[in-house]
Amino acid sequence: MQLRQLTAGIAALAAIASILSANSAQAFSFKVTDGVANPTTGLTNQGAYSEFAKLKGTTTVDFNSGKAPTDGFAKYSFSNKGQSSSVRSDMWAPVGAEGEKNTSSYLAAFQGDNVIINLAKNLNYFGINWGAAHTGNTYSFYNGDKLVRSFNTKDIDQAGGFATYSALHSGTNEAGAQKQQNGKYYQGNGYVHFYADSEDDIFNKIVISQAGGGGFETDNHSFHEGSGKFNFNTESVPEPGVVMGLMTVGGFFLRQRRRAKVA
Ligand SMILES: [Ca+2]
Ligand SMILES: [Ca+2]
Repeated sequence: MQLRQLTAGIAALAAIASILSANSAQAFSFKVTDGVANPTTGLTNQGAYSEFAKLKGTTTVDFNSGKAPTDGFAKYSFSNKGQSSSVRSDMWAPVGAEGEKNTSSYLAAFQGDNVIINLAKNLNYFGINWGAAHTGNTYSFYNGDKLVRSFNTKDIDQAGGFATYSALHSGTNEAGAQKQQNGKYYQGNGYVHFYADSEDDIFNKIVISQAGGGGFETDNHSFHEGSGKFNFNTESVPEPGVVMGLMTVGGFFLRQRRRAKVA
């Protein structure tokens, strides 16, 4: 076998491995972006909104009424009756898509008072404006009582960090913060998109919790209904699954063999 063909064969095997891993159970992804201004009003002082806020099947909760909804599509409740966690408006609100100060109401969660969001339908996407990040900010996605996947601040750091480290949110040296040239630590802000890679990863309950000190500040939650893979790069246009993927790779090998025969 020619070296070029061998290399192509290895690349094809790597493609199979990546297709299989992307489709195995418990595959659940996230991406960090800047987000966008309020997609309805264009206002930039209300934090960052999801790029998918206008996608069909998406519901967005912005807390601008000063309350978390307790009925409708997304029902919010507090594990300790909202004794410490609440909707509020102060300097710790997640900043906007271009780092603008957010003067609107947002949701803050603290240790011992988890925020539970029960959804009326299955979801394959949940996006949040995550702000003033602290170690121990945690999201847990459930399908009924079954935990699908948890994420915390370290996961964001390890994947490349937040979109913005804001001078509006000075902090300490911990997960979610970055040291600046002035020697201070600024806390991470950004729009974080969590989504299912397969039908095994859909969810209908989200728990927002804080382990340890500091608060967990979020705004502009977007929920997308779906019972299969959420295609982040193509705005939910269905893609062929693993079977089609393997057929394509198989076809590739066949073409390589034919080419070798001709040669
Ligand atoms: Ca808000
Ligand atoms: Ca915080």
